[in-house]
Amino acid sequence: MAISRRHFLKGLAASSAAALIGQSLLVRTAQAAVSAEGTWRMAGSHWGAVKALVKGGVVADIKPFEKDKYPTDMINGIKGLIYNPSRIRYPMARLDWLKNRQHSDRKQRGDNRFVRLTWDEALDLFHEELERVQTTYGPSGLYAGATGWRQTGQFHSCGSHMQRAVNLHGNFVSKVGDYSTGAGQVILPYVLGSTEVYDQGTSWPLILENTKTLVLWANDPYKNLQVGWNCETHEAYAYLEQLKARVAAGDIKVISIDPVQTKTQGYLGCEQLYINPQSDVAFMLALAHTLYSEQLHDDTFLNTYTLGFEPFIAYVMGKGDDKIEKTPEWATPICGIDSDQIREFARLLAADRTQLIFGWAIQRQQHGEQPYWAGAVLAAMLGQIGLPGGGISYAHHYSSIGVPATNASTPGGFPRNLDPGKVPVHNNTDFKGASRIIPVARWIDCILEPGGKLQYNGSEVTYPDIKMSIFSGCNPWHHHQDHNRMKRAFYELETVVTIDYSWNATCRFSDLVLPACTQFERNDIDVYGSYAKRGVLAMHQLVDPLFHSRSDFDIFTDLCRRYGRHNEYTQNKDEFQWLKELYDDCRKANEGKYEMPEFEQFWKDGYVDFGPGENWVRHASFREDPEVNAVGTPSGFIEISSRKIGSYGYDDCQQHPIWMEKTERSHGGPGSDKYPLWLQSVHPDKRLHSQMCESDEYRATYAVQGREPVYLSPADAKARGISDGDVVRVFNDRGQLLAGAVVSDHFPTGVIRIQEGAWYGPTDASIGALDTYGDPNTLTLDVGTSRLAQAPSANTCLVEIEVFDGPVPPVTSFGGPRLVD
Ligand code: PGD
Ligand code: PGD
Ligand code: 6MO
Repeated sequence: MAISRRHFLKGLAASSAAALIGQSLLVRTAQAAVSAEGTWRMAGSHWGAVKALVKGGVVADIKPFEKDKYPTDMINGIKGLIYNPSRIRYPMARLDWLKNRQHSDRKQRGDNRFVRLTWDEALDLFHEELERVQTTYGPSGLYAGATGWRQTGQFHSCGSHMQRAVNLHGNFVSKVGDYSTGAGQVILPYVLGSTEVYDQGTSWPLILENTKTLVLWANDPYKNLQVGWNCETHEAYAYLEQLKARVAAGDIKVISIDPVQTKTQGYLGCEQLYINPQSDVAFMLALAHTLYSEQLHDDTFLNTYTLGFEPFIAYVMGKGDDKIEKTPEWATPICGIDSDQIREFARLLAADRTQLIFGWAIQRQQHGEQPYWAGAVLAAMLGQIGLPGGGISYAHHYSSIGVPATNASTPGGFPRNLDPGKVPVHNNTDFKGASRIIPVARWIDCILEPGGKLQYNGSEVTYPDIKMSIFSGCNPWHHHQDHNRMKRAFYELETVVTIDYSWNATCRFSDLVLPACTQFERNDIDVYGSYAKRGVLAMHQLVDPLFHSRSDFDIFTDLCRRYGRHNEYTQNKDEFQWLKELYDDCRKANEGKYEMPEFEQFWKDGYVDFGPGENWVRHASFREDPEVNAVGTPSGFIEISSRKIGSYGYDDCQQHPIWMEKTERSHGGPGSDKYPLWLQSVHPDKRLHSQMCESDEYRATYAVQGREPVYLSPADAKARGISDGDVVRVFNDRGQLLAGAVVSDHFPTGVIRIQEGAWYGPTDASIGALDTYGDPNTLTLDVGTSRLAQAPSANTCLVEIEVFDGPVPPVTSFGGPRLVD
């Protein structure tokens, strides 16, 4: 049995990208005339709308789209995303699974030994497994619910392709919620009547004009606005630039409440209010205490627009069940902020127009519902909700929210669901008493405890007995917490199928892997400017699909062919017919509002621009008339206390926001005597999660000795004999990883950072194996935020760190599988 990975990698390094891909076929775009100088074509990505120089069938250069005045550095990683040794070249099957299928040795999952297949073999196997699982276990045996950050492009959005195709065969277990805002999107509809996290926010020009104090609460927009859900044009950065000037002129006070000195704080040159990690609710309760004690709260607003202030303030003033008064002196030992400073800060908030802007990491921790609820209560006490430049926002760091938006209609996408009236081949709806939908971050619990019960948002979930999982457009072996626990769960799965373009850890832990092409190897259309809806972009195919990869549309058309549903799947339309139809529908919807040329002209021009957007104030209509424009809470008012939540009887999410201690908390909290360092796994500056980690040259611009950086304070480094650039071991009882130390005075004592999305690369398949590159989810805690939202709690995590002693193992994350002949 010859293992030929070395040979495979050597061959790759020796050959140029052009030679590898071979002669490109004529790409079907209006600009396909190829000259010696190459052709510039329009393309798009989460990192920005771009133009690409295609020369000799290869992407030779990338530059920003002219409408993007603040392009990200990340577009320099795009070429490496297309051409790298981790690209999946062929359909592949795990060695032992191919031999023994559902009886395979599942403990071998992760050893990365794979066998090459033809497309026909692979799709036959995929179909056979769907048949076997549907006929043996029924729909409760199949999980195809996971979704994630699929590449941009409305048509090729890969999760929709996978789910439509699989659903044409049979029903399956699906999910509710997401990893981004799991707690926020469940709690805020009870409090403010909407998820808030995915809603448009007050426009930046109005904030710049009216706000006097702007609080960035656990929020790093300068870092996180680099990527957007659609093709970004980064207009929010123009407003951040103006904000910087206002800060320098002393017109607006910006304060970043964060344990870490953020990129935004450095850029704006604004103040930081240091806070101990995971302690914000204690601080907020003390702020409420000061506002109330000093009569700085807005009684009229509370009486007119809110319900349930009394039980909350009784709790704050020591008249609740716990009889503890939440004074600043009470909060100081928890949050690390001096009591006088707490009082001063409360006074500052009440002094003039104040805009609170929260990020999302703070709700990605145990009891993550509470800081969002308490934040809304503070904003209600300040009485500025619905005023321009006042009140609260939970989303100004995301996808151009706050950039004045147009009212244009934007193109729809490929349908995720079956067409009306259609049913699957196996239309079995018997989930054997189990739930059809599970909270997304609890899928590992579900696999480990089939039949188990879970409280979720006022209802009871019964876990189905999942035997087969399908992943497309998501990378659970980056996104889910506690990889060693995940290994145990994967022993229970008979079959795992993954469709991706890069050989990441999810492929390594799969049985059947199908190579999709990247967005640069197919044609598509998308919105540019994300929430600002600034225009429609033509995403021209730049090169042919590399190696044996195919578009998700082609892959799933051929899968459906195996059960006779391909015509239903495609609706008898090819890629270009779909693009034209999506464009034409959008054009029709914009008739009389925005002028759009015929499709052919649009495709040639590369884009159609809708012009400038309009200013808007969040919650303004509610403020204007709370009866007519009631918010979507049960009462129609802002709910400071929620009878509905109270009626669920959850001790970890009660009828109003409260302070609750965490299972693990640094700075003197539980567990900190054994593992004193808080690990925050925030979103990466130079990646989108795990996407772009495979871009070798680009990764080299930030990796330390080939490992993911771990940032730590000079004091913590000194105490452990760690120098900048050392390879270190980061560990706790859940796992261990290697990373490269970056000693930085932006980090306080007791706080370290490893950015999420680093590719997991264990030394072997065993539980507890050392991760050689530095995926923080090797160490994170896998518990739900509370019975209400059951969202992920990745930022509740304590660790220790030491210099790595002994020979350093090579990084195993990149370069594909070990190919077995
Ligand atoms: P990505 O790395 O974007 O992460 O988790 P998610 O799984 O979405 O994964 C997308 C995958 O889809 C990549 O492997 C990519 O190659 C593949 N892909 C992209 N386009 C296509 C396509 O067209 N076709 C196919 N077949 N595949 C494609 C993100 C999730 O991680 C999120 S949103 C959040 S907010 C969470 N954040 C954290 C966190 O803060 N801290 C920790 N510790 N963990 C987190 N996990 C969560
Ligand atoms: P993070 O970067 O994880 O961003 O947006 P989110 O707001 O979740 O964290 C923001 C800040 O929260 C950090 O500065 C961190 O120190 C602080 N923080 C963490 N815990 C605490 C705490 O307990 N208290 C306080 N006060 N502060 C705390 C994520 C969003 O970003 C999402 S969900 C996605 S899917 C996108 N992902 C990316 C990405 O992967 N890469 C980039 N460059 N940009 C993104 N934008 C989006
Ligand atoms: Mo997210």
